[in-house]
Amino acid sequence: MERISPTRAVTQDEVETFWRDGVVCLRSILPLDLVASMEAPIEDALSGTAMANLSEMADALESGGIARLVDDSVASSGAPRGQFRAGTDHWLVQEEFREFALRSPLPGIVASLLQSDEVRLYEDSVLVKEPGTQEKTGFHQDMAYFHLDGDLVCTTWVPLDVVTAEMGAVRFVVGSHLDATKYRPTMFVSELAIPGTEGAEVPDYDKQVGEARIISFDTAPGDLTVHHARTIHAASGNLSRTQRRRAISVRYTGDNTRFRVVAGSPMKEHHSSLVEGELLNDACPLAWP
Ligand SMILES: O=C(O)CCC(=O)C(=O)O
Repeated sequence: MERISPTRAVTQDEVETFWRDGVVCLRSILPLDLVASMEAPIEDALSGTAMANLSEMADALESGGIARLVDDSVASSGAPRGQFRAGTDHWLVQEEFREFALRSPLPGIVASLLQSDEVRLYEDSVLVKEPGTQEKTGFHQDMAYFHLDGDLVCTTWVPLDVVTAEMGAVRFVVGSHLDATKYRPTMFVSELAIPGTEGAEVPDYDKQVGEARIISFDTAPGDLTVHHARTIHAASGNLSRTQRRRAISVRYTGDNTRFRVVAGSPMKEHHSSLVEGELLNDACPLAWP
């Protein structure tokens, strides 16, 4: 497949915003037909849904499958509710996701923001919150999960629906990427750390009295947010009674990113050729140029 161009270029102002705040919202930058073309592949991914408890989440996510993410404290309330379903590494099993990650405008946009000559694909993720989903996405830092060492690592978040704060727009702690603290990866629907991992606990910024500035962006298809992998972020459930919140998140690396195992974070079978401390290889396919 030919590479698909963005509808416009990334501006210098947007590059500066990304590096200053650790996140930028790029308005109307993805072709609408490209975004719409991912609706069917998302449904295909969801149709293989495996019901999984949180304890099974790591296994389900590792295999390119989809897990239903359940916060037990919410589940026990008995209230009628939607579902939060998520998976990773769909690019390994669905050609449309591979093309989207490698041939869409995303890698070029990432190269501009990271100011990197090369961009590699680390992983993708489908993140669907059906209407009435009470599960939040807890505050977490992507780098805490990634078996990576480097400064040029980021996550792109592509909405397939109009998304508002009440529907689970991602909320970012501005400037948190500037902090070099090593955080523990969390269980994702809460700030609870994955057992066996090391580092600082990610604070629940909603409960903290402090100076943190949290921003989110109401987005529509065609828009894209990109955050640095150290930027701490979260999202509410989807309080809409009728509207779905479907998103694809694709995570990329830039120049000089090395493999570094994070103890306790799920490993990826297809990363078996990567060597601790060495530059990445084709296990993380070259996406740009
Ligand atoms: O979509 C969500 O609720 C969270 C997304 C996220 O944390 C990510 O893609 O890094």
